[in-house]
Amino acid sequence: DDAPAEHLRRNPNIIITGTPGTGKTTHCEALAARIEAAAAGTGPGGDAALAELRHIAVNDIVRDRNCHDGWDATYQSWLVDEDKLLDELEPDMTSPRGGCIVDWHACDLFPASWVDLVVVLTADTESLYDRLALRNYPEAKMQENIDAEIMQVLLTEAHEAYEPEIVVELASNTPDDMEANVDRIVAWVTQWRIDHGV
Ligand code: DAT
Repeated sequence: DDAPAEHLRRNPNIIITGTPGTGKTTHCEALAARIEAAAAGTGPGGDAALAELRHIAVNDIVRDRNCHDGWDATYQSWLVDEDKLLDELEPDMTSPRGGCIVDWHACDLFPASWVDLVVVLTADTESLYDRLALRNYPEAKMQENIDAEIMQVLLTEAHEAYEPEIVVELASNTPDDMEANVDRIVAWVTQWRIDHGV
């Protein structure tokens, strides 16, 4: 059943997606810091709605819970077993508490009923190139990711898999962008809780 099921959750589940290098980890770390402050009661005023959220680092789950069929040395990445990954994520993402912030370089594997917001981060080609160059990506992987960003692969994937009103594209070129994006996501969580009577 793929019908939206927000009413089953107290907090929204959020997917942060985008081509590698667009800033998923950086955004999630900033959000995690805000969540921690909110839970400790020391965050900015608007942050109270974040207290019950948690960041789920999918990369760590893939590695630590063996959701892969090995390491692709040429491509320098795990060969991800998506079925196993979804099995590992299901208890958290279908729990009544909700509030999962999940970052992953794909999005359409997550059932629509698990997802309340999809944030697609984007970056200019030059910024992305510089960031990936710093990671010493193999040339083929570098080119594939730059092409994917230019072709807006993640944005298309998000629009094909989810209702338009839950897909948000956010530019991630500068630290100011990142700060504004995090503020926007926090404001969106606050509004979601109001809309859902939480
Ligand atoms: P991802 O997790 O999507 O692969 P990341 O968060 O690791 O990306 O970011 C890659 C690099 O780019 C990292 O050195 C931080 C930098 N970066 C990310 N978003 C940025 C932004 N909005 N402004 C400036 N630098 C950014």
